[in-house]
Amino acid sequence: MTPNLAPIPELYVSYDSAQKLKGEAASLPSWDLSPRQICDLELLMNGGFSPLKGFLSEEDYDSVVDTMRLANGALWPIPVTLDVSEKFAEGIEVGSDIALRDQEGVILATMTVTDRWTPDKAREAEKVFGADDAAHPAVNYLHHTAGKVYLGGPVTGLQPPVHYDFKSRRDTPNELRSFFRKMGWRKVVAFQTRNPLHRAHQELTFRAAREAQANLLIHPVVGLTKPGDVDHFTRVRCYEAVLDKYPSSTTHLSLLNLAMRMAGPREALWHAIIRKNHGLTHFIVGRDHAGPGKNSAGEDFYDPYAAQDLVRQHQEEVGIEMVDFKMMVYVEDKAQYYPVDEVPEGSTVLNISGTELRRRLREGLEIPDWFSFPEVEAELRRTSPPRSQQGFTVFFTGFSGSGKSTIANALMVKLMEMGGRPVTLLDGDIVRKNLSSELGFSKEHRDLNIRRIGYVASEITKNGGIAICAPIAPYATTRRAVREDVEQYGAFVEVHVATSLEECERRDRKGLYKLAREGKIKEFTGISDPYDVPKDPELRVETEGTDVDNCAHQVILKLESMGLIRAQ
Ligand code: PPS
Repeated sequence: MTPNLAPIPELYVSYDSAQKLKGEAASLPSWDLSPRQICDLELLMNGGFSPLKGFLSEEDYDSVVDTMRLANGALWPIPVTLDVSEKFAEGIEVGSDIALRDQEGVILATMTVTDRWTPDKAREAEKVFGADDAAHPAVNYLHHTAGKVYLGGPVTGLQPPVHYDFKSRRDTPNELRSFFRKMGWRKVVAFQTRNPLHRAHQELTFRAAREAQANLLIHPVVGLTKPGDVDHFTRVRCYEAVLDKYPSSTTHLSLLNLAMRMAGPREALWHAIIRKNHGLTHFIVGRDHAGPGKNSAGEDFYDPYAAQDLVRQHQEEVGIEMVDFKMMVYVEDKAQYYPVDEVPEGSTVLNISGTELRRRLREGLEIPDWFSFPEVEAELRRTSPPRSQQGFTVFFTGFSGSGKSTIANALMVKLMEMGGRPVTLLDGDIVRKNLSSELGFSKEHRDLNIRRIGYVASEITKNGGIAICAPIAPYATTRRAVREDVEQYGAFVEVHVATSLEECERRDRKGLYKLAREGKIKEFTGISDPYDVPKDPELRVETEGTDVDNCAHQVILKLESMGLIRAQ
């Protein structure tokens, strides 16, 4: 491939025009962009998504969904659409302009709305992602996060989104093109990644560059990646450490603010086009590139080689050469890495999978020197300390009077006796007094109450503390949402206090059951309101015939078995 490092067209207007337009745009209807839309807009404006000139029109969208091409025939595999709420869309006339703002309200661009339509999302899911299956993160996003209506039209760029982190490592396509020109790098191989790099990656990327007689660009995605990935702050510190392991002046690191869709083959082709726009001549594509994991039947969404096949098929048209990602393995007796198909016969090969690495980090176990670099390991350990040093949440649920608060209090005292981490009790009554005093007991209010508890618990967990929650929390879907909030940061231990309704009513410690039976308290859980029994809690405690101390001790044993507290 011959490098073409001439500047690529951007959608920005001049500084003076931008100042003028900003003043005028202040009175336009405004759309507050989602984090994904901000990523998309940045790459639209700086030419990373060339030849797109804005968010897709309906005609282009249909064509991209069906054929991976814009209506004019240009290759473009992923719909880049501006999804908005029905309410916002109702007030927008086709032909009018809207302002696109970041989450602080700063106007980044204006868009002339040429199209407004309600997409068939199931069809988009089937055609673009291969299945209408919510186990796929982008399909889940499409149905549960994205707005119902799409707006399309050309964008006028006023200013790029502001980034406060790693500014010097972020390059627009034109900045990278001029860097390559200045360095005299005529051939450059891009390596796309959303994971920390270890020794095998360093070996395979350097080998790929050497084979193509090219320089190397480590081009990690720092926009949005797969939920659950290592955060980009940690990853960039790791990449910076690995950069020193390459011979000097051979390799460059640049961050790409892309919002990935995990769309496998289509995504790989999209990545190739984006890299071409950034001035790259070669692009490494591996097994299961941008794969989303397993579908709801436990199978892979895509054939592991489909991404390589699709990129290979279109590489001439895109103008970038695909380089096979060579799986590297460590050969113990030779004390060096080999491509898996060149391992000397009879040798012992060592490898550590991603899952195994995460387990070792979680449990504070050794990571061998042949696997990673000490600096990378140190960064990962800083971000993922062993579970016994991380925050977590214990979430009790059960009927009123089941004993949740009493066990929660006993647990709190036992954990405080052990020391090490701050413990906060979010008991039902405490929360209703301090956080939710205006709420009643309708489904809507109970949900709000539990989501508030979940938010506070997730913040405590994120900051390394222990949150003990003890509300009734009668709805399974709400408990699940809280679990998701917390699990971003640490373990969520659901404890069902399984005292029967009859026993709670017999105890009637607050006299509320009597009033509920008499109809004096409405919507009373178990009497006149539902309770979804947890199907699969981490622990179920039976309180009838067991004292409080013993119940709390069962929780302690559970926490120990999960590695959340160390055996005394
Ligand atoms: S919920 O459903 O999780 O929001 O409820 P929670 O915040 O835990 O509040 C439950 C306590 O409020 C008292 N109470 C009622 N409970 C259930 N239903 C109705 N209608 C009701 N009205 C008042 C009751 O004392 C609960 O306390 P606990 O500690 O659970 O016995």
